[in-house]
Amino acid sequence: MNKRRHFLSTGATVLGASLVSRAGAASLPEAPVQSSSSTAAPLAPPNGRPYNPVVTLNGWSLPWRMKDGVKEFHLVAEPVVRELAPGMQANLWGYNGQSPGPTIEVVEGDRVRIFVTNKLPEITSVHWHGQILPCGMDGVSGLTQAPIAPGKTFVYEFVARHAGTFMYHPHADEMLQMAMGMMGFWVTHPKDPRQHAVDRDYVFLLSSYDIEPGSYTPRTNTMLDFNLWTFNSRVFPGIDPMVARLGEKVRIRVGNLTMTNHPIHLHGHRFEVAGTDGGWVPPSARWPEVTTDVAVGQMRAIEFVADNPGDWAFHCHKSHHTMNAMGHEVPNLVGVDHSGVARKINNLVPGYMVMGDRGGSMGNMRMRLPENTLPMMDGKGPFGNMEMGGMFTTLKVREGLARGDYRDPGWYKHPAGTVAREWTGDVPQAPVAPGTKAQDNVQLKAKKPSGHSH
Ligand SMILES: [Cu+2]
Repeated sequence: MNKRRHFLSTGATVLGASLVSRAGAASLPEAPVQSSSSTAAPLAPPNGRPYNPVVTLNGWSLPWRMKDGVKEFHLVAEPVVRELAPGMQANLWGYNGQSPGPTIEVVEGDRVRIFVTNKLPEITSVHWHGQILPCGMDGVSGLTQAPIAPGKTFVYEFVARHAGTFMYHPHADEMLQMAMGMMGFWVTHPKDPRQHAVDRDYVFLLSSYDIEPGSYTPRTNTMLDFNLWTFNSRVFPGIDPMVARLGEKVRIRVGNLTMTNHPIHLHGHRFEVAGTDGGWVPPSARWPEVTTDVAVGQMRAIEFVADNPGDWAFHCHKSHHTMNAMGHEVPNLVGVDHSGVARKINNLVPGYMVMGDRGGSMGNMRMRLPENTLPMMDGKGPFGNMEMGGMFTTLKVREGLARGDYRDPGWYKHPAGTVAREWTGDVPQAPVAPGTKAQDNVQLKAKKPSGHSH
């Protein structure tokens, strides 16, 4: 895990960010471009009303220019290359160099002007999901505006009326454009920064892709059978950990722009859903959870106190969504002794592996992979292979971190006597249920090729 870790980047990777203010005289604000897929440090507001900035998981926030009291942003819709995890890149569509696009952060009551330049080979538009705004600014091509033709720039302008959790995405050739990764997060901060204040505020979107192993471009007609399930267009082990100091109040905001629901699950803590894309949930209406389902087109802001030190799994609870590409159509062979078959097939196909006659553990599998794909289950932990992919990362809770320190603190050092361990005393004979066959002496003879690994 260490070798692929990207530490929080500084503003240095935001190309052109410093030019935003210098472009003040120009009619269009500069469009900063992000070249990195690592988590950028929170963007402290240089002007306007103060707020507590969010941290976009493996993403960044878009700088603005203040012009006559209006916050001006410039989004450029364009083809991008996104690293999904080290070892795999995808040809996606996004904004300002990355997919998803940059997070837009404003304050309740701000007047916002967003220039959208279309550098795609087809029409687009931007819908500001969840915002209460004039109908003509809603971004539905054909219904509320003419589509933005390739090469053209449109201007959206409205007042961010309500604090909360929102997103943006096209409302033009949507199926294709969202399957290509066009989306971004939007946070409207409360006018009073003490309201809904937390110590750390993480945001990301759920998106999914269907990219055949060995290829780079998503198949865009897929409806359900996606093979890459992502947090912000990243898959584990390419997703950064979320870090918190022991005792801090943490918010994690998630929006779902895939084609199915995702039960998002946190270990070691209890949380409440404090907000949705419809607004804040009154405290009296919240209830404790450890999993919350995020349906298609929904957003959830969960809040909790990070009161339990450790490295805690945070993931979608659909087990197929914590796997990466390669086929899912593997038959269940648990309990089937096919060692003879494996030997025969090995004569024909050297390196053939029998999958799953003793369960499905694939963490040690190293079949030769096509170019540009990822193992289904991967990631090295302090105790071995983690056998995870897709929508999975960790929440790392530590004592003694500095406020605002988002760097990966490394693996948790468990206090003595607090880790599950092997029993080394006597073990009684395991009872065998009538009608089943004990499998203790079945030999697995399938050849497990070694070598190639990512
Ligand atoms: Cu899921």
